[in-house]
Amino acid sequence: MTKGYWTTGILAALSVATGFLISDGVMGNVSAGGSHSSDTVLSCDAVDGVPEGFGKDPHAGMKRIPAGVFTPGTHSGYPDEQPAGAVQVDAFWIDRTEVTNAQFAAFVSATGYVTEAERDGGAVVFRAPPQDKPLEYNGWWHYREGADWRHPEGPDSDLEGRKNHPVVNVTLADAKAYADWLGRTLPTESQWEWAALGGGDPELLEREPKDAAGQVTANYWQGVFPFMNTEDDGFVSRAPVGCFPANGYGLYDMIGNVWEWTVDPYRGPRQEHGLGQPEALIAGPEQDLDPRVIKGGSFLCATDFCVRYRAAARHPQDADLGVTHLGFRTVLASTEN
Ligand SMILES: [Ca+2]
Ligand SMILES: [Ca+2]
Repeated sequence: MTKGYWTTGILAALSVATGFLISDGVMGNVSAGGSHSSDTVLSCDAVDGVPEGFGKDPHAGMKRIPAGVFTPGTHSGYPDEQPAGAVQVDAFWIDRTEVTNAQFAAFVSATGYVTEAERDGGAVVFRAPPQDKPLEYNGWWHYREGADWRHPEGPDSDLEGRKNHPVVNVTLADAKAYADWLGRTLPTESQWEWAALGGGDPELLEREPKDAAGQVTANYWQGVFPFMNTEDDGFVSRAPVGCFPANGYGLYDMIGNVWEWTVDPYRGPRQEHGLGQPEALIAGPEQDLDPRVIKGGSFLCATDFCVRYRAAARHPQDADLGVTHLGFRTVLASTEN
C-alpha cells in the first residue's frame, strides 16, 4: 500500500517556494487561462452542479479541444517542469468544470459505488495549524478517520450547500470508475496541459493568476501560508465550480480550486513521449498504484508556498489516497480532428 507514504507526496505538493526559479514573472498580471472566451459568464451560485443533458448527452458539460502540437513544461518553473520535447495531441472533449459533488452523487446513486476512502476509513484533510505553537512542517495535514467524499473535512462535515463544489477525497480508482460510468477516461498530462493553456501564451500563464486590474482570476491562497488567508478571491477553501473566468477554451478552474488527477505516472522530470504521443506514458495495470501526476494547483497554493497555480506545474500524488485539495475532470476522444 502506498498510503503509508502519503506524507511524501503531500509534502512535496505544498513544498516551499525556496529555490523556486520563476523570477520577476511570478507577480505578473494575467488571467488564469489566457484570453477569455465569449461565453464565460457563469454565475457559480446558480449552478446546481449537474450540466444540462448529464447522463444522456455523451458530451454534456464538456468542451471540444482542438488537436495541436505543443511543448509541455516551462523553463522558468520547478526542476521537474523543464520541457522534454513537443507532443502531438489529438482533438478531445473535456469537462468544462471539475466534477462536482452532484455529478459524483449521481454516479454513486446509479452504481452503488463505494469509494476507497469509505472502504479504508479516511482521507487526508487540511487544517490550519495553531498560531500559538511552533509550526511543524507538514503540520497542516491530518489523516482524518471518517473523511470521504460525502464528509470532506471529516465525519462532522457534509455536503450541505456544496453540491456545486468539486468532489474531493477521491482516489485515482474512484475517478476512473466515475469516468468509466460515463464512457470517458481521465486526461493524460499532455491533454490536461494543452487544455489548460486555452490557446493562450504559455509564458503568460506562468505567473500568479491575476488580471490586468490586479484582480485574482482563480481560487488560490492570498496571504501568508498557512496562517493568514486574506481571501482576496472570496474563498478560504474550495469554491463552487465556475466562479472564476473561463480560459480561452471555455474551461473553468483549470488553475486552482482543486488539483486534478491525470493518468500519467509521475517519474520525476518530464519524459520524452514516444513518437510525440502522450498516450505512450500511460501506465499498465501492474502500475496502478504508482504515484500519478496531478495538475493545476489548489486553493492552498500561495505565492510564498507551492506556487503551482500554473499550467506547466505538476506534482506526484499517491494513487490510492484521497485528499481534500484534489479532484478531477474527465475527457472523451473526439471522432473528428
Ligand atoms: Ca482562495
Ligand atoms: Ca482545478
